[in-house]
Amino acid sequence: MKIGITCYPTYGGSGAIATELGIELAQRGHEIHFISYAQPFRLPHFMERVYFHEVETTRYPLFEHNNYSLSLAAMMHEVATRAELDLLHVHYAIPHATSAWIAKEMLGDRHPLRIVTTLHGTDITLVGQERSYFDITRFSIQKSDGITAVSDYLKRETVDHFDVAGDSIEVIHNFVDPELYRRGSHPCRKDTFLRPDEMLVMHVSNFRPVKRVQDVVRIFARIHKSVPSKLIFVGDGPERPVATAEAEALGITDRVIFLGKQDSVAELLACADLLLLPSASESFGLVALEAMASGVPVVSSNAGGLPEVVEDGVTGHLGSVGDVEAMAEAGISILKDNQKWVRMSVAAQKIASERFGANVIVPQYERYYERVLADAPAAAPADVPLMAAAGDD
Ligand code: GMT
Repeated sequence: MKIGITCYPTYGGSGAIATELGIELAQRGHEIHFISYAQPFRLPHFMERVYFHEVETTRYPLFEHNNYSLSLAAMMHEVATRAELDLLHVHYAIPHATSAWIAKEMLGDRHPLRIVTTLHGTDITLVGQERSYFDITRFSIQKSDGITAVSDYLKRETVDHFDVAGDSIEVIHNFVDPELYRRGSHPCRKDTFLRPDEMLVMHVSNFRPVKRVQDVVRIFARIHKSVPSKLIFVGDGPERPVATAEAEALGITDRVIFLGKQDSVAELLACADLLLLPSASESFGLVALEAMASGVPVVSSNAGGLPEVVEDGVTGHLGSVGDVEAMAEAGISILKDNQKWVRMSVAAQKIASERFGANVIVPQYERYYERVLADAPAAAPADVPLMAAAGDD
């Protein structure tokens, strides 16, 4: 198949999944065209059958606000035509599904391009439910030929709030490459940060309010009272000052390290003893899965799709949002009991690979694409030009 993929290319779970999906599909023989404003951050080097089409927005004095959605639609139309795409797979509804619909309308029945939209989280739970975006989000989802959601929870949210029939949404969970996260394959330089008797507690996110980084510090402060340990924050974002201030207020600044944005999360997770993810909302929680693949037990909230990822008592523990006391107790119970830690670490790696490994999940996307394409109408007769204004002459 020839597949166009559009995603947010910078840091974030939806961009990570979209990019890794493209790479996996290319390795399975498909031709992949990434269409976005920057090269996806997890696309490290040249790969066979992988192309990148950069979307540039036109600068013109009248355009005080940039027209990214339109530039994206124009590029989608161009790439679909020139590369003869079968399918456009867009990640995150707004504005990607809207731009894809415009591109498809421009192509008309000359080229029956199919659109698959993957809903990732805040496109449904936050942004899409904001009054001004609601109607266009619903319209764009409903105009897609196929819709996937990354958890049962997100599917339910979409059905409940956007009037989309449940049977038109396919749940395809996030995935990991277990090889990439294999704990033993990364050298762990724990002694850079810790004394030999200290445990490493980690949090990885984009520090948005939904991640509740203040709770991360509060949970850690309680853990630290019982278990010699340090907290490492990986990532950056608007709530970083809140986390810094909380660490100062609790008198533990010397115990908390902010590493900032990092490319190689697998390397860092290979050193961690516990991941904290007390989010207010999380459609799936890709970082929890990455931690599990690295053999790291997870203590998280039970919000959204997290219970579909973290099995309470098996691969970690779940607590109610804001219940820092319970989450700290859960963390202490894991870190203080080596047998329990080993049991959870082994179970986490097994579940990450057997239930959420790329070999399990990527074929689900392939089968879904085939179903969507099987429903496609036939193309119009070939005497109609493929591109109205190709500008090749
Ligand atoms: O929806 C977002 O917050 C953005 C998105 C991203 O790009 O990081 O994150 C979401 O998508 C991930 C990949 O599917 C999920 O694992 C995250 O749980 C989800 N984030 C939230 O729901 C807050």
